[in-house]
Amino acid sequence: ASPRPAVLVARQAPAAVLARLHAEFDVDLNEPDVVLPRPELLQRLQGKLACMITGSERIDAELLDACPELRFVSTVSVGFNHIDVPACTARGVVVTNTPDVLTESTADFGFALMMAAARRMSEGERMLRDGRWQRWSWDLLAGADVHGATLGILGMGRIGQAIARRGHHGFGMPVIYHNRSRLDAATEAAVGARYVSQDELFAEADHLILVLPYSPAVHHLVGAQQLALMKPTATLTNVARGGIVDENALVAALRAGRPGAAALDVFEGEPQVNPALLTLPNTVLTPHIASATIKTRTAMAALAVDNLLALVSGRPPLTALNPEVIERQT
Ligand code: 8YV
Repeated sequence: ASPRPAVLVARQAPAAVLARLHAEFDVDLNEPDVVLPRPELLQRLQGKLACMITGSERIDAELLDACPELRFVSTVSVGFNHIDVPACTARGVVVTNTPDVLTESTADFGFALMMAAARRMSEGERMLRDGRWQRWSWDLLAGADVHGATLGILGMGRIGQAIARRGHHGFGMPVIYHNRSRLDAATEAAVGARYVSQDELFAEADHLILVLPYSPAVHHLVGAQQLALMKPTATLTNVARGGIVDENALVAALRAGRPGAAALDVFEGEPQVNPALLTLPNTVLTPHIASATIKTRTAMAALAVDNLLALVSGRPPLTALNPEVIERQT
C-alpha cells in the first residue's frame, strides 16, 4: 500500500475536528500555542503533501521552492495576505481559506468594538478598575450615539454587508460605503447602504469600520490625509488588517482629536502593539479576536479540514482561492 499523505497542522484545532484528518493523513501536529519559527516551519514541511495553517505562518515562493512536495495549503482564516497565492498557482499548489463561516461573528465583534469606542466603554472600565470613579456627573464619559448615526464601511464584502445590515435594520443608521466595485442595486437596498467616494466616506461617517482585505495596494490606505477628513466626534474601527492603517499617523490624529476614538482588533506588528496606542485614553484595543467564538472557530477549523479531505480524495475543495490549479490538472 502506498504510504498515507502527510499533513503539518501548524496550530492546534479542536480534537474532534482533527480526528477527521487523522483518518486520511499522517498528521504532524505542532504543540499548542507555539508559532513555528521560519526555519522550523520549513523543516517540518519537508515531505508534507499538505499543511493547515493560520495567519501566523507565511507561505511564499521561497518556502514553496524549499518544500517541493507541498501541494495543498489550507488556511484557517478568510484573509490570505500571508500567502503568495500567485506563487502557489504557478507551482500547482492549491490554496483554500475559510470564508462565510466567520462572517456573522466577525460582524458582531466589529459592531461591538465600534459601540465600545463610541460609548467609551474601555475608558469607563479602566477608570472603575483603577479606583478613579468618584461620582456621577452629567458629562462623565459622555460619548457619541450609535443609533441613528451615520455608519461608514470601507470594504463591502461579506463582512461589510453583515455589519451594514446590523446598522441599518437594528440601529436605524444611514449606511454609506466605499468599495473597489459598487454593489448591485438590489444588494445595496437589502443592506441599506449608499455608495460614496472614499473621501466622502471619511468625511461623512460618524462611525467608520474597516473591513477590506489587505494587499500591498491598500498598505497605509488610512493615513494622515484621510484621518484629517474625519469628524472630531467620529470613531474608527479596524477588524481587517493592521497594515491598512498608518499607526503612527493614527496616534497623531487621535492625539489631535480627529477622529475622536479608535477601536482596533488588528495591528501593524501584532502581537506587538505600538506603545503609543496603549497610553492613549481614546482607544479600545483587542488581540485579533473578531472571529473568536467557540462555534465559529470550530467551523473554521472544520472547513479547513473538509478542504484537505476533499483535495486528498480528488474531489473539488469547497473554498479554493485558486481553483484554476485543479482545473489545469484534470
Ligand atoms: C483569524 C482572521 O483568527 O480570518 C481571518 O482572516 O483574521 C481571523 O479570523 C486569523 O487570521 C488566524 O488565522
